[in-house]
Formats: sequence, structure tokens, C-alpha cells
Amino acid sequence: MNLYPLVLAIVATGLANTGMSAEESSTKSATPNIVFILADDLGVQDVGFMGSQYFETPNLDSLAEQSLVFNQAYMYPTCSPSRAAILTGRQSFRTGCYTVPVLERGHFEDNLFSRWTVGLEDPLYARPLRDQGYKLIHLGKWHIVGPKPGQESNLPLRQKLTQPKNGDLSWLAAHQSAELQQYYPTGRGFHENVGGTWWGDPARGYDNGYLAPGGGYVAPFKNPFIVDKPDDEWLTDRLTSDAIDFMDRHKEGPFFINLHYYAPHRPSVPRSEEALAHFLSKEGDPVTGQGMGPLKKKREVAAYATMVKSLDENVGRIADYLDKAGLRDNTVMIITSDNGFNGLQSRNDNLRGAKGYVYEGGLRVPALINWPKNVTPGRCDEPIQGLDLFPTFLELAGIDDYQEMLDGDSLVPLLNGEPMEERALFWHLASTYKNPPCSIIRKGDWKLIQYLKKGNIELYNLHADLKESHDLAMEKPEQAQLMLRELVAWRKANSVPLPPSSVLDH
Ligand SMILES: [Ca+2]
Repeated sequence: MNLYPLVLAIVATGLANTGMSAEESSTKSATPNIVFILADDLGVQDVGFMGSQYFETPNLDSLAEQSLVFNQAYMYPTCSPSRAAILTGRQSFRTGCYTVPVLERGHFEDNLFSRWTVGLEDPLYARPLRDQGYKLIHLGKWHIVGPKPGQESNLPLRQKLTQPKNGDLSWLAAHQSAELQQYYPTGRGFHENVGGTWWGDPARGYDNGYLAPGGGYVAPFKNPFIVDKPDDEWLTDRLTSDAIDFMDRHKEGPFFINLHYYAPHRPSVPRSEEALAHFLSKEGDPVTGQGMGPLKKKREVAAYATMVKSLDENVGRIADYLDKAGLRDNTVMIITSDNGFNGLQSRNDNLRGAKGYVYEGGLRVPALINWPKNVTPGRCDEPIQGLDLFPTFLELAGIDDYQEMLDGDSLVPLLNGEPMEERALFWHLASTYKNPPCSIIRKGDWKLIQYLKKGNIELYNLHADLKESHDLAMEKPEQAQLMLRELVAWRKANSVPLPPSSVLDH
């Protein structure tokens, strides 16, 4: 069963007083609005509804109570591959986006250096949604165009990509040209773009970057793709206001809001001195370790906590708007994050690793889907990944004739309380950041990592050992071989590329 019969039934019962024919009304209302909120570097337990006793997210927590919450939601461990995978529905090896290019380390023989720009041959979900009649806006972080896309033409890259210095705007004129605007939101299917460009944090507009007062979060934002307004104060508030303005202009629907906040990515800028003082005086969470530790660390985490709270307040503003505009029942809200928490801003003693690592601390994110009267609230233990969003959007929008290749699966069965077909999740990271190049398979309770240079493996049972403290590769050779065979078969079937120095055949 899919959702449409249900939606049509709801619509049909509400038709008596509208004066519209059933056909007119069902065509409009069967296509829900979608608000897709993506936080940047928000860790899986950096929200109350996933167990934090330190961070304060009352709006998200109350939304979560009315939502399907995914207990095992996965992304890639950094921004670039996650955002490329989310927006294209395609694996890293197809887009060539393996990690944030400027963070890579090592020699080209041992790596496939990451692309920054997602090529035009990999279409984004905005295109089919636009063709379906959606009005779409992108707000916030984009990051899937590089500062110099021309540098990315000779693949594989012999050296990693570079970026302009903070405050350098010499790239801007080229990015405003029709040629490079092809890689921007408005070139890729969105009707409007607020603030999306190549950079991954808002401080880059300032000569002193992270050390700039306000770090790009406090106005003036110095983002050439945001037109300053006199009442600008705080970036997360401004992006939300523009999202609400867009929804208000397109109330008749359907609209798609791609609200990809820059927050709470570093720099950790206090939303207010009052909020900072509140979190500085608050006791830490002894389970996760959040808000604990030496004063310098505590200050950064407290500042980060004010940004998480601001994010939460803005999610509350969106929900309030939808309620007041009478749009709530016909709007799906999807809220998640692009990778695990940054170890400089937060902490999670329940998990191994943090942003950048291939362990659960780097890969797990909070995730919920809210659609009153259509999605039964609860908790879902099915592992899901960012790749699943594109096909989910298509199914929600009623698009069943999309012909392009997608790697994920629609989550709509889970929204209907039905199981998904058993499947494995895969990651392929062919360049070096925190871990050497590797690929990963996650299936059932098990997770296997294979490093690509020498072929060595690690095996974890996440049900028994969520913290990945006990490598079972030697103790459970049969399970390890079972997982490894499936991982290698996946690489072989998809012609997944390996770094030049790899000893592996596939
Ligand atoms: Ca990120």
C-alpha cells in the first residue's frame, strides 16, 4: 500500500464545502508540500529526542513525538559526499565526491582525490520535482560546486583541490556567470537560491575566517548570494524567514523547501551572551560527556549548544507557520543532519569516532519524518541512509516514471508501518581524511570495514557492541567472509573504482 489512497480518502472527506470537483482537489492535495531541513554537523545525540541531557531542543522533541524517528539513520562522515549523495541519490563513486576535498591527505597513488563539483550528468531531485509542478527554493549551505570547477576536468585528479583564502572574492564573477550558475541551485532545478555557494561554513566571507567576530552567523553575513536586509541579525533566523516567505508566496502548493542550514557547523558562535551563560552554568551530561571537560572545551560546547537551540527555535517557527497557514496536514517535514558531530563542538561517549571517521560517531545522525495524520508516530530501527531521500521525495510527490539511476530506496513503506525489503547499506570512501581509504557494508547487526590499500578488514556487531570496541574479524571469520563477499560483489557489480596502489582486484 502506498500513501495516496489514504491521502485521497482524507481529501475526499473534506470536499463537501470547497466547491471544487473531486478531481481538481485531489490532484492538488495528493501532492504534499515537502520541507527538508538539513543541519550541518549535528550529531545523533545532540538533540533531546535522541537522549541528550545537555543540549536543549524542545521544539524538535515535541515534533519527534508526533513523527517517525529513525534510530539508525546514516550519512557519509563528512559534508561533501553526504550532500552529493542526498541531492543526486547516487553513491560517492558515481559522483566522485568522497570527502571534503581540502581536508584530504596523502599521495594520489593511494587515493582517488575527491571532486568538489557534482557534474551535470548527475541530476538532482529538484529537476523531477520541478517537472511535477513543485515550486522549489534552496536556502543555506550548497557545497556541491567547487570554487574552481575547471580544475576538476582532468580526472582522476593528481593532486587534491584547493580553495581561495578567506575573504578572497576573486572567484565570484565567474560564479555569477551563466556557465557556473549551471552548478548552482537555480541551474539545477530550484527556482530560488538564498546563500548557497561553494563554501562549507559562513565564515569564509571574512578575511579572518573563523576568528571573525560573528563568524558569518551574525549580520552582516558577507555571503554574496544573500541580499542583506536592514533587520538582519542571525543567519539561521534569516534563512528561516526567507523559507517562510517562500512558503507564504506559494501557499497553493506544492512547494519544496530545501532548508540546509549552515548551523551548527563551526565556528561556534554564541547566539547570545545570555544563552552562552546558561549553557556554561549547566551541568554536563555524564552519559554522553556533552558539556563536560576543561573550560576551553566547555566554552566551545556551550557556544555550540546555543546554535543548536537556535536551530531548534527556527524549526519551531516553521512548524508554527505551517499550523497557522493551515498547511500542516499537507506538508511532510523531514529533518536530519549531513554527518556526525564535530569532536571539537560536541561529544558522545556512547559511540566511537566523530565527524570524519567511519565509525558510528561519524556516520550516525538524528532523523525524523513528520506528516500529521499520514505518518504514525514512533521509532524505527531499520537502518536508513541519505541516499534514500531522493527516492522518498519522488514517491511522496507521486512520481513513478523517473528513469535515472538511483542507489537508495524509498522510505515510504516505513512511513506506512510496513517493513522494507532486507538490504545492505554500503559506503565507499576512496580518499584519506580521518581514516585510510575504505569501503563499508552494514547489514543486520553487522558492520564490516575493508581498507582499500591492503584489503585488511574490521568486523563489528553493532547490536552487542555499538561502540565498536571489539573487532571480531578474527573471532568470527565466517561472518566476516559472508560480509566481505557481499561487499566485494557490490564493488564488482558497480565497477567501483579503487585507488591505484590498492592490492584488491575489485
Ligand atoms: Ca557537515
